[in-house]
Amino acid sequence: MSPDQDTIAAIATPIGQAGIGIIRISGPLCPEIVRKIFRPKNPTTTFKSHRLYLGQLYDPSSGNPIDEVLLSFMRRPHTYTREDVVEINSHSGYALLSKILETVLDQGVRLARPGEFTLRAFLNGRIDLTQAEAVIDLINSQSERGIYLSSQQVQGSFRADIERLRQAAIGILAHAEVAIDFPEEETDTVFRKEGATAIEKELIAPIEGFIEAHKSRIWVDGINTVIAGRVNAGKSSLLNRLLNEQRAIVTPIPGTTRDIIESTINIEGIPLRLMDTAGIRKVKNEVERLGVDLTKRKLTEADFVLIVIDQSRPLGRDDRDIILQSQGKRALIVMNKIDLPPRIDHEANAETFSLFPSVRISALTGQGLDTLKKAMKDCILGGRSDVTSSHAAPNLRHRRALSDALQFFKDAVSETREEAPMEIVALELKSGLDALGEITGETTSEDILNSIFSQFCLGK
Ligand SMILES: Nc1nc2c(ncn2[C@@H]2O[C@H](COP(=O)(O)OP(=O)(O)OP(=O)(O)O)[C@@H](O)[C@H]2O)c(=O)[nH]1
Ligand SMILES: [Mg+2]
Repeated sequence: MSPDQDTIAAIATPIGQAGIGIIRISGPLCPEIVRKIFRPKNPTTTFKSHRLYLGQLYDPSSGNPIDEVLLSFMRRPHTYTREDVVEINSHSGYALLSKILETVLDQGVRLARPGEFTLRAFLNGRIDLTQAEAVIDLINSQSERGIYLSSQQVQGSFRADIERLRQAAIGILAHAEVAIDFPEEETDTVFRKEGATAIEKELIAPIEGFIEAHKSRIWVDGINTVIAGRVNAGKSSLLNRLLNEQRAIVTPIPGTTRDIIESTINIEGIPLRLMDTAGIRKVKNEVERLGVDLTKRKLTEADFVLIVIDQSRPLGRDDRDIILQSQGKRALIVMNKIDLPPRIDHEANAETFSLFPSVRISALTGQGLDTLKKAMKDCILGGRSDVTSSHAAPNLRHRRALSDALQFFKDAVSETREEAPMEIVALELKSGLDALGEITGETTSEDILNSIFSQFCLGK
């Protein structure tokens, strides 16, 4: 820790009325603050590290008591930030927590920025970037599997994987450099024979594995799922069915839904961000047009589409358009209203329907819902079982850096084989190493650091 580091504080629990609220303080002023604003019930002059003390919190400027609290004092370096840390467990209420925070700030402490505690943990070398990012993932995780993957990463599993890759790259680079320094020693010939294979086996293959494992992010982030279809097809009814609550307004009037209605659910263990959208049709007014435009945009961003079709009406142009627009995506055709007589000519539309698997349901009665959920799971996982066994869940930033590294290493292989100068091969290897270093934070720019830590909530 640098000696001139200031002391920061923030409310670490959500604002609102609750049993307990926590104020977190980190930095060199911690011991002094404890002495100034806290009187333990059993008087003591020395606070032991990592112990809880019951006592009274005071405002030293007025001498007035604020709250009875549990205070823990944790001496560096065995703390979240590797600095001295104090946590005050008080009752929770907006005014009370604000008063405590204000009293702490009055002692020469600065309000922490979002993620600044974790930033300090990173800057003080307790965790690397992959672990810091996993803390955000853990907080935002949408499924049990996501929590497992993120907590593995918090503990450093991905960091260790990347470190192994870096060590392998450093080893190969060392051989390349020997070949540059001693060209007459046949080291060049040896490197050209064995180096390329080593790069392929020790670097390229595992990196490709990690890029593939990026798909396991669905457990952490959830799948962007759009319910789309013609007006009145029963999209909002389907959303309500899946959620088991009356979340969206359902009426027989076409064009009921205008805004996107978003909810998170878990289908067979897979987290989905489910979006009910405005029905597609030739638009009559401005408000509806905006809704339809928004639907189209959401459709392009979707990872997964539920195309709802009212099978009690003949297939229309809008139905067909939505199916065609979903091409190239994961999608399911949901034939709705099977409690009504069918009026769709399946034979005439066989080609359109062959584009995606379809499921028959009635959102009104609930018939077919279980089959639909199973079909959704199969469609999302696409028969892949590997996503569940993966240990790493590289995020988009990691994936980009891995792709960069992969390209450099592939170039190094072809250059080695094509007898390019060893200096060029070494340069590719170094660039690949830098790309790997970006993942752990060794070679990450300040901008990227800022954007990562700004995703945190206050107090973390
Ligand atoms: N018989 C029958 N009626 C249904 C079914 N699903 C929905 N409906 C009815 O169809 C009408 C439209 O349903 P919504 O869920 O509002 O349809 P929507 O696709 O969200 O419509 P917009 O928001 O206007 O695009 C309502 O009267 C529903 O009760 C079903 O499975 N069977
Ligand atoms: Mg609707």
